[in-house]
Amino acid sequence: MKKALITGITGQDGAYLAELLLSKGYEVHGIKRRSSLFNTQRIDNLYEDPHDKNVRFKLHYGDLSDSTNIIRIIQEVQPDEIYNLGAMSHVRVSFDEPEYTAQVDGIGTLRILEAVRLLGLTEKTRIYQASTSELYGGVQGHAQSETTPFYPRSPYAVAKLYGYWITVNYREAYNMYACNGILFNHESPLRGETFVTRKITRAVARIALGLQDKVYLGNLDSLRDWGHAKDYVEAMYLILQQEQPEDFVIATGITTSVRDFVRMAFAEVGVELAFDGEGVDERAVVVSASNPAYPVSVGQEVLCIDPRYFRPTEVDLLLGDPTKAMTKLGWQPKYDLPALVKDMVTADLDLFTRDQLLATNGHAVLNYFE
Ligand code: NDP
Ligand code: GDR
Repeated sequence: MKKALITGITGQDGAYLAELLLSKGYEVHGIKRRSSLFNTQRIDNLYEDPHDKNVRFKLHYGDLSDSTNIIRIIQEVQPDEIYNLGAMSHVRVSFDEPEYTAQVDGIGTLRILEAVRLLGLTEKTRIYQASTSELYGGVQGHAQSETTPFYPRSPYAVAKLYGYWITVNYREAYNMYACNGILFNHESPLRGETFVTRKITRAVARIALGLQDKVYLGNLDSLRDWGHAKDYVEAMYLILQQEQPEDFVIATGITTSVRDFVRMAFAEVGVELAFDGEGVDERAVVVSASNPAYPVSVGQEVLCIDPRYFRPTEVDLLLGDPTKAMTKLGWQPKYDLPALVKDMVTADLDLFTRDQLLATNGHAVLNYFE
């Protein structure tokens, strides 16, 4: 039985990847940070009682900022594959926590690679590094591929640039099977609530259910190449199954503005929007609401701009060229953007129908504007 070790197992990708690897017969080990709450909501469906026999899903406390526990866990597990997904993954927040981001996203990658080397596992253990389209940052004007040069535009992207190159360097210096997946934005119902897509789909559900009036966003002009996380974890797995270690871009090849994502998400609940105003004065109002299940008023202002969501340096456009992954890995995404939007809005409607029930029964409802 193959053993995989996943850092960032409690995150969006960690949860889908763990599920995929379990379905393929792997024993899956995950590194979980100690927190004051359980923080395992995304993987509770996979939990197995450690007292049972033949348990194939195991969690270990650890942190990418601590080499000692990384070495200990890798020594204990002796994994065939490591997927390094753990990161401070929010671009905007990385401007507020630049040093921590460098420690975890940059040096954290080195800690994994060096642990494998020190433990003499270079022949046995394959390593996947969660690299990102944010590496391209300021490279604009054409589709970005494995050969496009990098120009990071945030502390997050700069930290990930170190992670990218140290992975390449360990591959070349020590002949390790270590690969970068350069993944473009991927989303799902498990996406963190402060990333823009999930923030939008949550707001759409809550506005449709009468739990919230409007949502505040930042830059509506930025363009992103959005795919579904379920498709992207398949690519991670495939990248580690090749004969030779190589780096791959994973993307859909289609880019869409944040504004159009908003339009598509509201359309899922029968609401058509009109945008007016410019810059910080831009807003969206309802021009029609066709679904009687979601009685949103015509004329209601549902979106305003809050400049605190702007970034000191923005990445205007991301558009990936996934040709290499499609030809060499045989990777093909199953979800397009409309299917992704539908999946996310449907899941958030289910989630917040429960809140609506609480509200109509007189219980307090939390406000989610972040
Ligand atoms: P999430 O933010 O959902 O998950 C990040 C995971 O990393 C969480 O499990 C988090 O733990 C963990 N983590 C954070 N800090 C540490 C630390 N110091 N030590 C150990 N673990 C830590 O991210 P995604 O699942 O969306 O992304 C997975 C990876 O892929 C990340 O590295 C991200 O940067 C990268 N990436 C993501 C893309 C996307 O569009 N989703 C695109 C390209 C790359 P906790 O739950 O405790 O916070
Ligand atoms: P990104 O994702 O920065 O691309 O990083 P995010 O969803 O945060 O932003 C996408 C774009 O939307 C604009 N935006 C807003 N963003 C947020 N979070 N909140 C808002 O209110 C808002 N309004 C507009 C942003 O300015 C940006 O242009 C994600 C992360 O998963 C990274 O870890 C990963 O590496 C990259 O995708 C690829």
